[in-house]
Amino acid sequence: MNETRNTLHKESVTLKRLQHRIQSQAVTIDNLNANFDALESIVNNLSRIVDKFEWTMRANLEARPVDAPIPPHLVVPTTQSPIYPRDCDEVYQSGGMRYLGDYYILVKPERSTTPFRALCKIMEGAGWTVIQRRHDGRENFTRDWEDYKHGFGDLQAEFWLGNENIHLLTTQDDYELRIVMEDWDGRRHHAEYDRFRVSGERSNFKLHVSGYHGNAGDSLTSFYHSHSGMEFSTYDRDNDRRLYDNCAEHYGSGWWYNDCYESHLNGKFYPHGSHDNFFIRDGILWNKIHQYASLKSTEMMIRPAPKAKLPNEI
Ligand SMILES: [Ca+2]
Repeated sequence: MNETRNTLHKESVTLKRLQHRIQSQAVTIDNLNANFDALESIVNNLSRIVDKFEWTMRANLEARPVDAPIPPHLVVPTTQSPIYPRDCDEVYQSGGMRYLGDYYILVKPERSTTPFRALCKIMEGAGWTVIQRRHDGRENFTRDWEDYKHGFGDLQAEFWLGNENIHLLTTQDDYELRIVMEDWDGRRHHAEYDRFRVSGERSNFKLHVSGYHGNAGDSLTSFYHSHSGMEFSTYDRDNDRRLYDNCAEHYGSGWWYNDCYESHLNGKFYPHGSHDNFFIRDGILWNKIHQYASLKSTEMMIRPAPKAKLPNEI
C-alpha cells in the first residue's frame, strides 16, 4: 500500500512538473508569437522602405539625362574608328533611346570631320536634335560671330549648338524645325516648320525655312520681316536688311535679322518677362505671342522631315 502511495506521489510530482513545463512553454510560445508579430512588422516596414527606394531610384533614373547606348549595328569593331550616328533620330529609328526624356550623345553629320555632343529629345515617334535652349538666363547670348559659329553654353542648361553644326545637320537631308516656347503666364506655344535648312559660312549661314503650322503663330516666315532668306548677323557681323544700323548690335543677340525681326529667340533673358526699356525690345521674343514680353523658355529642335510616301506605299 505504501509502495502504491509512493508511486502515486511520484506520478503526481511528475505531473505537476509537466504541468509547470507546459505552462512555461505556453509563455514561451506567447513570447515567440509576440516576437514573430514584431518581426513581421519590421519586415513589412523594410519592404515598404525598399519599395519606396526602388521607386525613387527608378524615377531618378528616368528623369536623369543618360548617355544613350549606340545600337549594335552602328558600332564597328574596335580596330576601326567608331561610326557615329548622323543625328538623334538615327539612333531612335535604329531602336535606341526608348524612354521619353533627354539623352546626350555624340553625333557626326555626314560631312562633319569630328563628332560633337548633342542633346536629344524623344517625342512623337522621333529623336529630335536640340539646337537651342533657354530657360534660366544663366548663359550670355550676346556673343560674336565665332561663338555663334562654333556654339556655346551647356547642353544640360542653356546653349546654342553652333551655326556650323546646324548647317551640317540640316544639309544632309530635308529637316523640319520645332520650336517649343513658354511664356511667364505658364502658357505653352509651339511652332513647326516642315522645312528648315541653314547654309554654310560662305553664305553667312543663310536661313531657309517654310511650311508653318502650330499654335504660336508664325513669327519666322510671316510676310512682315520674314527671316527666311536672311543671313545670320552678330554684333561684329552686319548681314541684315537694315541699311543704317546693325540689328545684332542694337539688340545684342545673334539671329537671322531682317529689318530687324519678328522673332528673337536668342535675346536677353528677363525674369518674369519684363523689359528694362519698353522701346528696346531685346528680350526673348516671338511677336505673335507677345511683342513686348520676353519668353520664359524656348527650345528649338530638328529632325529629318518624314519622307513623302510613294503612291504604292499608301
Ligand atoms: Ca545693317
